[in-house]
Amino acid sequence: MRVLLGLGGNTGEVRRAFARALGELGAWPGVDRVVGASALYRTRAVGPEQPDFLNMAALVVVSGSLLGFLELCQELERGAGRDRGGESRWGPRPLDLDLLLAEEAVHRGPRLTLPHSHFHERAFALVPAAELVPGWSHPLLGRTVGELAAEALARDPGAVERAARPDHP
Ligand code: A4P
Ligand code: MG
Repeated sequence: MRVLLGLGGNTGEVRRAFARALGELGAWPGVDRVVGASALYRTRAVGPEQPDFLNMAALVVVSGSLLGFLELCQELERGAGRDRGGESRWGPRPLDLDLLLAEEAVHRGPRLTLPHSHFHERAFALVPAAELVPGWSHPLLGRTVGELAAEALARDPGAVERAARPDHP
């Protein structure tokens, strides 16, 4: 199954944390491969006052279970120095990995909700996702990722911008 993964972070070496996470994901036995990665975006934080985030999206072919994949993502977050216990809700973090969509799957369990419950309203998740899967349909809303991204940007045009390359500040 193809899983659309959202990556975010706003403390420490975020670019390095993204690169390491994608490398480690690709090496995990339950992942066939990482088939796509969006550009990096600098995004205004949603939640309490805090520094801007970097966000991107990746498309991952998962052959193992989605719960196993979620556990792997949480392990990678911890490996990047994330401490869930010490964080405030939507507060600063070095690495956040969210399963945004898994094709047309709809799931509502204690540990995993698909589609991600805030995906459809967040420009920081939708705009990178629209680079990879603009035609995927949100299974609960019947709208495409491209449409949802355009709407989110129209509501708040300053929320998301392409990040400058580190060597081109
Ligand atoms: N969980 C359920 N469904 C999922 C899913 N589809 N993907 C559960 C990932 N996790 C899922 O997540 C809390 C619990 O959600 C997990 O135990 C998992 O079983 P968490 O990562 O521990 O906590 P969190 O990330 O703080 O909570 P939440 O509500 O998922 O926050 P979000 O939605 O991840 O938001 N602003 C900008 N600009 N960019 C960002 O990336 N990120 C956040 C975090 C806030 N503001 C941001 C950004
Ligand atoms: Mg999260």
